[in-house]
Amino acid sequence: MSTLRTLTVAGATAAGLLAAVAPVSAAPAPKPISTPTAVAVYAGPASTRQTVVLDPTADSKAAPTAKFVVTYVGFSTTAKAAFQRAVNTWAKTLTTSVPITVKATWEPLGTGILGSAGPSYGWNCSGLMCIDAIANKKAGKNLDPSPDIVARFSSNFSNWWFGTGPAPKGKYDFHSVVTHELGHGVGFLGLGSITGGLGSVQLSGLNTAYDRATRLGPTSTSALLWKMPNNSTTLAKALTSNNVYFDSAKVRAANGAKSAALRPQHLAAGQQLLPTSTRRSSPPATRTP
Ligand SMILES: [Ca+2]
Repeated sequence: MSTLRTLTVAGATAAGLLAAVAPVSAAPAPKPISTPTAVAVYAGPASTRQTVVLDPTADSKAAPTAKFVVTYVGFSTTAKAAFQRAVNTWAKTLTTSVPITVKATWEPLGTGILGSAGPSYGWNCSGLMCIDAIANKKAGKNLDPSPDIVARFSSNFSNWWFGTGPAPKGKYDFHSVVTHELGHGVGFLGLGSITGGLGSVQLSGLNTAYDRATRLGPTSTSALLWKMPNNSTTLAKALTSNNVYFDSAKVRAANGAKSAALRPQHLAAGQQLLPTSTRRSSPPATRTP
């Protein structure tokens, strides 16, 4: 099996991404086609800005439309409660009849790494690569016994904030970090990578739905990255142009009629892009490598 080398993530537009996935015209392949790598979030330099915390009051007004089943390993009671708040948010944002299974582990991670998450597998969903949760949704059943999302969070990071209010200065809001990471696990990821100076936005010949919505430029007619030649310098230049945008009707509706700007994040090292809208709602002192 090949590996997802580079992943990208969109903002809080889960419904948009799911809607962008091609309609089910055929059942997903019975076997996964790749083993994705989890996407990490790193602690950034100290910031004087406070974390922006999702509004749990607003969230509580919506009924869950998806069920998450989380297996916690090593979590404290307070960490578990904060994790569950993030799960609850996603459960009211996504819609699926198949419970989404998560294995969440509290364990020592590398220096500065706050957490990582990703699906267990990539699947061929009618010509697009999708992750476990979406493949399961399309199939109407759990296709593989592995967890649909594998998440790890740092037990050796000392500045977590597990409370429900804004994180004090210098603290990192665990709820926000988990919300971000679970986004990767439910499909906010792309396949942009650069190897030997050649860019690609596919794996095993497939794009994700996210890749299909990335453009070189801010307009709705700007060139789509996935239509550029695979393994080309043209695509490598686009991926490192600092001029890549995530564009869809729902993104524009949620972002003041604009597409969401992305920024290159050491693509050659196999890391992710973050849209500016996500960075605003994430802990300000977090970044991607
Ligand atoms: Ca599974």
